[in-house]
Amino acid sequence: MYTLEKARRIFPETQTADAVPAITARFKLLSAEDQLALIWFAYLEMGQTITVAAPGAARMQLAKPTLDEIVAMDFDEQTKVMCDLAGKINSTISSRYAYWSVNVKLCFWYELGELMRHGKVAPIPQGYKLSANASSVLEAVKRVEQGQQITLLRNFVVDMGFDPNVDDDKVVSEPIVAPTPVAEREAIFIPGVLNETILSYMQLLNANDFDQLIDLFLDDGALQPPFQRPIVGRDAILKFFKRDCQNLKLMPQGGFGEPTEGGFNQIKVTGKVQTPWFGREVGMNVAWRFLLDENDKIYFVAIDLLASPAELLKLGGN
Ligand code: 45D
Repeated sequence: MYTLEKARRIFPETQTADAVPAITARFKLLSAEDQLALIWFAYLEMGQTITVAAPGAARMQLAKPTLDEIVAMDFDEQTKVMCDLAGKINSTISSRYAYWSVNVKLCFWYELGELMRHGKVAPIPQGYKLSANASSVLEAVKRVEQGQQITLLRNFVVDMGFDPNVDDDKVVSEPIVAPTPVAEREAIFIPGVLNETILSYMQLLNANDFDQLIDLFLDDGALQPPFQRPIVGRDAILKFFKRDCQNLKLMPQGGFGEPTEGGFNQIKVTGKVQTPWFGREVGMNVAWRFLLDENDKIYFVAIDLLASPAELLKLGGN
């Protein structure tokens, strides 16, 4: 029989982007000032090759009152707000921030970056010199591929704020978009994979049809996002889909499956994922490791960010 712990170990040859947790751990040891400056420099550097999609007014709604509050402050106060966020210090804005979904946090920082650029929010002081450790972390960020860089930035932002114990039911997130009409959904074809559950998974997620998508999972099914603990149970997974997974584009490229114990099937798919923040400019290399029960319901799926594009091709035979 499969337990969650055992399910997590299927397809052990899959090489994930270990640089991401390694760099994140080093980043966390830096001072708040260094963290802010490092993100600023990394963001400027990335801006030379890719652009973040500006969130629309509707998306910005939730962060707007806080942004207005910050714009009204003087530079010293603004700098303090940002340092409190990075340092996870208890303050009004830091505590509010902890209750925002990932995308609301990203909206907030996107706009703050624009305001810094336009001189309305305190910039990183001219000539700010990163500590030796911070410089070395920045160099490490520059060396990894783009999909890993944006994952790092996302991690940095998610971890900010003061949150001793966030009550998950009180998290503030963007409104839910309507699913793509059935007639407009793109068919999914994956060389090597005929399993209907897998094909439906990709198609329903791309269509933001989370209520149908969740029906593919067992009641005690689990989904493990990159570098995270598994999310267990249909209710929790559905909440995660609605809150954090809108408008993703999954582009599976190939896969293979094989029967395993207890009538279960394990299926590995690799391909690219685009996030609405960067659209077609960044395709993240990922693997999906599925474990389906005898009725083709999902008991477990892990989404891994791959170490390199070479991992996309490692299918079957090993
Ligand atoms: O501190 O099958 C300044 C799941 C300086 C679902 C700044 C999935 C100061 C199931 C520059 C202003 C979701 C798991 C900060 C699949 C400062 C499933 C601003 C996978 C912070 C496939 C910085 C989906 C800014 C995946 C504005 C893999 C930074 C999704 C902005 C991955 C960074 C999505 C942004 C990723 C990062 C999105 C916008 C990695 C976005 C990253």
